[in-house]
Amino acid sequence: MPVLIKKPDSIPSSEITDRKVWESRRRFMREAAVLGIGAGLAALAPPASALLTGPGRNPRIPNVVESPLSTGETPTEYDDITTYNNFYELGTGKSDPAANAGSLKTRPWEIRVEGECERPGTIGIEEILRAFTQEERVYRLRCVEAWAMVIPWVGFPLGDLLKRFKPTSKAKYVAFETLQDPKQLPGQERRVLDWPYREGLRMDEAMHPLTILATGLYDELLPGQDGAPIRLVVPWKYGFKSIKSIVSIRFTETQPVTTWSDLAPREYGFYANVNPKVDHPRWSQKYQRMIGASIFASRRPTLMFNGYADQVADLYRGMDLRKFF
Ligand SMILES: Nc1nc2c(c(=O)[nH]1)N[C@H]1C(S)=C(S)[C@@H](COP(=O)(O)O)O[C@H]1N2
Ligand SMILES: [Mo]
Repeated sequence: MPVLIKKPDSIPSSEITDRKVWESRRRFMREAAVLGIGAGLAALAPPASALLTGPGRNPRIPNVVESPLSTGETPTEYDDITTYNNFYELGTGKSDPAANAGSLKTRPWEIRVEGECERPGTIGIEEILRAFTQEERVYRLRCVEAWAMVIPWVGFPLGDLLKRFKPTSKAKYVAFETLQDPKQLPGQERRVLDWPYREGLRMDEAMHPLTILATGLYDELLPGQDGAPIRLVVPWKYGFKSIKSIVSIRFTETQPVTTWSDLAPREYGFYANVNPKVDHPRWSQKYQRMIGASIFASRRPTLMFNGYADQVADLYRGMDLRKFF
């Protein structure tokens, strides 16, 4: 496994972009050039560091280190990331979550961790921030949200948190749940989904260093509409896997029930890996459209595992990805 987190001054510049990542980025640029999109625009982009500070509405997160697995692409504007959201507990329209997030209270906040582990317990958000995002281990992972954005998340590997609770050999999956409280999440007054929102990962996916718990974006704490105070980000999967405002984590022996695949099993699978070769029954997934991007960059080819095949393809070796979609 690559070591993701280092103090900035200990990273020689030759190592900042590791060769594999650089090569896959270059491959993407080449493909983009063939299709006549993206490449020229990326070359004109200002230096990334200038773009990554939020508007200061939320507290700043110190000591952020860029992940070597970040994309070099220009991030989507902060205002687009925080006003075009899916968070059905705060309304089903894309602008509803931003309008309604005021009712979500993110302090105090606890996550319960239980199931197949030696040390079940709860951990508070302040302790999580202290332990994982106020030391040098906090990192920024810029990745393409499979549904249309490039988001500079700030977070830490989910595995770092999971290890504290000592999962047993029976722990084959990890199940997550969002807060259930209609007073804070008024969309839960209507049964548009079977609340609480649930998601899950296989244990090896959960322990992969690309899988992060995000507590911020643009180097500031998350706003409610993006899943404050803590949400999952799985860069090689479709957006619905990235469950927001998590209060429960459970290690399980069997594959957990997850909201969207339970609701529409033909349309949404448990794995939900980004895969241009497997279409959604009602639409093609060969191309993706980017929000807020120049029209020249607005339609682009979907990449296998969202561009992270070098990092994650091994997890699925030998599996029929049409069956396990
Ligand atoms: N609790 C909860 N988590 C959720 C959702 C939701 O409705 N409720 N929507 C999912 C979907 S469909 C997407 S595309 C992403 C969107 O994340 P973003 O709004 O931060 O971009 O959140 C996911 N996580
Ligand atoms: Mo989504």
